[in-house]
Amino acid sequence: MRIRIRWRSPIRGPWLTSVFGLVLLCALPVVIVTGLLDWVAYGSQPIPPDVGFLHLPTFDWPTRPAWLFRLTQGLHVGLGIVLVPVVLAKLWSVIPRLFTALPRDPLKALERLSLVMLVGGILFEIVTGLLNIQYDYVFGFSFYAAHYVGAWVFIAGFVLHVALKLPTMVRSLRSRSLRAELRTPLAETRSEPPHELVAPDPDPPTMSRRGALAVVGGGVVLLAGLTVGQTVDALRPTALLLPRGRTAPDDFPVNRTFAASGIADDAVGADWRLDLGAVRLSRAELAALPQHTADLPISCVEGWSTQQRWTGVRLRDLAAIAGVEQPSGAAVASVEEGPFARAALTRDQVLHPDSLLALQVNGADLSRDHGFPARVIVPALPGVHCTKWVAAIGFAP
Ligand SMILES: Nc1nc2c(c(=O)[nH]1)N[C@H]1C(S)=C(S)[C@@H](COP(=O)(O)O)O[C@H]1N2
Ligand SMILES: [Mo]
Repeated sequence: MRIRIRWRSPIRGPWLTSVFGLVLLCALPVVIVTGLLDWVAYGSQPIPPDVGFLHLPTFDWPTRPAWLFRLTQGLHVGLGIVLVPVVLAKLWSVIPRLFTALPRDPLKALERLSLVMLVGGILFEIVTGLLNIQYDYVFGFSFYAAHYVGAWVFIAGFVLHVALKLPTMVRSLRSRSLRAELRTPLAETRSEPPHELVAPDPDPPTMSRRGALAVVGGGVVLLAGLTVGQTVDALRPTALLLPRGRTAPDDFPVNRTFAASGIADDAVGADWRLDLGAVRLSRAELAALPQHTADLPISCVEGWSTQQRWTGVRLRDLAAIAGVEQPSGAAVASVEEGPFARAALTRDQVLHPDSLLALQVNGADLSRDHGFPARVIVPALPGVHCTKWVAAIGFAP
């Protein structure tokens, strides 16, 4: 038995596809560029994953402006989320093409290959990205490496697809007027002229083109509304998709709680010392050093960010105490073991006057969940490298 699927929606056609395509053509480059920047920002970790020839020429991530990573990460994750309805609508609009035979013409076959990379790539990026921001590491591979390699597959498909389809898109957009379309009710909705995307024997319309645009646009607005609170502190209670607590502004999300860290109580008790190599300092000794206060964001690579007021000892003062006057960088170790046990800081990240080993946040001692006895906070540094429960800092001469 042969099953024939017939695609009969009368609004499917090159114009509608091109409208969704235009939105994605404008927005996806922002997602791509900010994503690659995030890779660079995040890449200062001690052991970068091996991605072979795909490694970007990297550079030291700046410390100014302090909100830089907050911006790139927020745009990447935020736009990535709100574009999902547009991506799905675009896929829906071209779905008949996925069921046609492989073309003989080499150029057409190349286009089909680009579609596999494009569609496979974007679905892979959406799924791994969404799982990652829900902290759901179900896949048995490194998210960081996989999302990055997936991105290049998608980028290659995207560039090829745009190069091959741009003229068609422009032509299709010109074939109808958006204004006229927005005034056309359901009763007057007709198919586009014959085309491989247009159903030859359409059903009567159940939705106008403006209705379809409104549904997709409504989805975008809804997701944006559920997402802005991940970045805008005052709106945090509205961030219903945020998996790490929505308590604002009195407290801010906790990536990993003290309980989840598995650290023993006495490891951060009265016997705790900060190990600077040459010197070991108790918390009282740290608190007796000159303190500095700075308003700095924590921007988690998983999508949320928040600005708080941090007080503690400048990292460059600690370097001087450790006897390293001109530090070229620092290796930070946590009391905790596991993936967050270590972070590497560049020279600029150590020397910035707002780079702190924080003892307090918002005028009170750090809670255990936020890294008591002491934690790192550095301008524009991805949250993941702002090590909590610091045990040792090794300043490199
Ligand atoms: N030791 C340790 N430090 C850590 C983490 C951790 O799990 N363990 N999480 C990191 C991540 S991913 C982020 S976003 C920030 C979050 O800090 P917060 O929990 O105080 O908000 O801490 C970072 N420092
Ligand atoms: Mo994070």
